Amino acid sequence: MNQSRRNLITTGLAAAAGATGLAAAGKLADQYGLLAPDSGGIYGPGEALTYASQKLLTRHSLAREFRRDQISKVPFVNGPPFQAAAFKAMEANGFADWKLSIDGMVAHPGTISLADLKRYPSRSQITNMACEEGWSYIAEWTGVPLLHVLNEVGVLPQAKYVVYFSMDKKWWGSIDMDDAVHPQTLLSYGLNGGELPVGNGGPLRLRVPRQLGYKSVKHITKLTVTDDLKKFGAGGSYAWYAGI
Ligand SMILES: Nc1nc2c(c(=O)[nH]1)N[C@H]1C(S)=C(S)[C@@H](COP(=O)(O)O)O[C@H]1N2
Ligand SMILES: [Mo]
Repeated sequence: MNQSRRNLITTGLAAAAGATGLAAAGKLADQYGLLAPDSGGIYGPGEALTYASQKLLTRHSLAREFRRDQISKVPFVNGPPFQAAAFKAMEANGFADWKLSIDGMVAHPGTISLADLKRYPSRSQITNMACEEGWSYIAEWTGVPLLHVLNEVGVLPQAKYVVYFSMDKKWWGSIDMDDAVHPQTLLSYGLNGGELPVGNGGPLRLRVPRQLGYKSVKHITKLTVTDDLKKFGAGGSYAWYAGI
């Protein structure tokens, strides 16, 4: 989008919010494909406006990257370890059998092994993991950009979201295509130069550094590309869009 068009829309949203109320801003946001899929829920049009205005301002921006000497001494592990027997068995086998399946609106649905993912071009970045509870830590994440995997399977033009699922069935999440193709969104398998520890989501985690920690779901086994989130639910019990 060119800058003047962006200014126009941003100004339009602000004017609608001020003059005729948030509902009108929500309608305008919807017209431009800027309505978060959970808007109209408990947060309503105010939430829609947050998503719309943040998207317009940050669509192409990068999450802050840090220097190596800023890496936190301990990468904080939030929550109890995932203990399922099937997971433990895979861990005992060095995750040699870990696979990522991809389905939905893609030309070539299928399954990629962890070993194959590690052969794709990788990216490393030092970013902040920020939990909605207030704590954070800085670490270096290594992985394959989700964009690369999406290009391999061929995303259909009408696709709007990528839904990602954990082997821990309680956890899943979804992001829009802007975040899915963003260069810092990684299927991550490395932390601070080593393997990604199980506590931090090993062997494979979706790292979404432009959003709060709960969008970076651990132990990823499946991706579904879709144009409709309704049948999946937004994932988790927090706001769908958690831009920081
Ligand atoms: N599968 C799974 N993914 C998860 C969680 C979890 O408990 N299980 N916790 C989420 C939350 S709320 C945060 S803040 C981060 C914490 O990541 P960390 O353990 O590396 O600090 O992971 C997110 N992803
Ligand atoms: Mo969190």
